[in-house]
Amino acid sequence: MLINKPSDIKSSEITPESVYRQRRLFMKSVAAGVAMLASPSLLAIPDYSKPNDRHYPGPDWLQQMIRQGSDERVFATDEPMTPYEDVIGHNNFYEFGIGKRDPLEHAQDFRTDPWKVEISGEVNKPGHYTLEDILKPHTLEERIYRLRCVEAWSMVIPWIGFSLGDLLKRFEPTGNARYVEFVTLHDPEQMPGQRTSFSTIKWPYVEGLRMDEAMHPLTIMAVGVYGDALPPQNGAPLRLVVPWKYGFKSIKSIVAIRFHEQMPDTSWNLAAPNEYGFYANVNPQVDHPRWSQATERRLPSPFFNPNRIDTQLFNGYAEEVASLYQGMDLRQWF
Ligand SMILES: Nc1nc2c(c(=O)[nH]1)N[C@H]1C(S)=C(S)[C@@H](COP(=O)(O)O)O[C@H]1N2
Ligand SMILES: [Mo]
Repeated sequence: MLINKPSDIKSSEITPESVYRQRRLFMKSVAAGVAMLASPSLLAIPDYSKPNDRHYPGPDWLQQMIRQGSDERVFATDEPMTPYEDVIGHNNFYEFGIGKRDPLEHAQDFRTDPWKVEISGEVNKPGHYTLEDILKPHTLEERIYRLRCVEAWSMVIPWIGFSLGDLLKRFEPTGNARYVEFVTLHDPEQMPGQRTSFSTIKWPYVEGLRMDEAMHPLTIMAVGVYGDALPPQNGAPLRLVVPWKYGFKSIKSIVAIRFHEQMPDTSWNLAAPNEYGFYANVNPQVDHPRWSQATERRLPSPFFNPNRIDTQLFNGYAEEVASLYQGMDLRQWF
């Protein structure tokens, strides 16, 4: 973007936070508008209003990074964004309970600072990295993506994050790295869901991607949502977002990234192999054994007005990602 960069940003130092926030969002919309004229494939600007009653600033340095992030918004949908209340109040995060409101109610005291991530396996630069080490070389940007849960509800979410591929390259994967595995924190003291003996998930929660999926430009590491740091219920301080796959692939509160030659285990595949495959690509033609995947309830979805819409192949991102699966039988590799 050619317009509105450094001189405007300085105003954040003298402008109250709320005014500044609106100002920055406005500037980003302008930037996107300019891009739209240049490229007809870019989408219209969805509205963005977030109540300020809840605030998740994160550590000072992260707040700073969010403010200094790119002014360009990346739109991967033109649908209206899901209200903030639903994005932070209707979550799956089994470590904090299996109910959709459990994460909001039970994750607020979750400690996400300081935070470390272990990098291991088929890489030249393994090690323990602080969250700051992980984030500092990257420029944060806002990406507006659909999220389609396997349970057939969906949202449109303005994430703040950066390219996962750019991050992974820094650790120099070896030629043997064909898959990448992600691991969530295991801390039963803080995570009540990990203390129950009848859990469907074997802890810690693990997920995986094929290397080309991980390197795809749509795949991001998210550190924020709706202009703020991530709330704990959304996977603070670091969570994956893979918009063409069911939500369960987007693992939260990541403490380890491991590079492998062989396909790693994933939590939901271990729990119910006939229901959840490794790929988990959104596919309206391949039903879950217990329910249809042809439609979804776009939140908010009140009982008498469920707001049901058709689910799209690869969650609407087929043009970008279908080539990754050329020649594969998507019924077999679900
Ligand atoms: N560690 C962990 N990550 C997780 C889950 C979980 O239970 N534990 N749930 C997944 C599921 S099923 C979904 S739909 C998304 C929900 O993300 P959101 O709460 O930010 O919408 O998180 C995914 N990541
Ligand atoms: Mo999900």
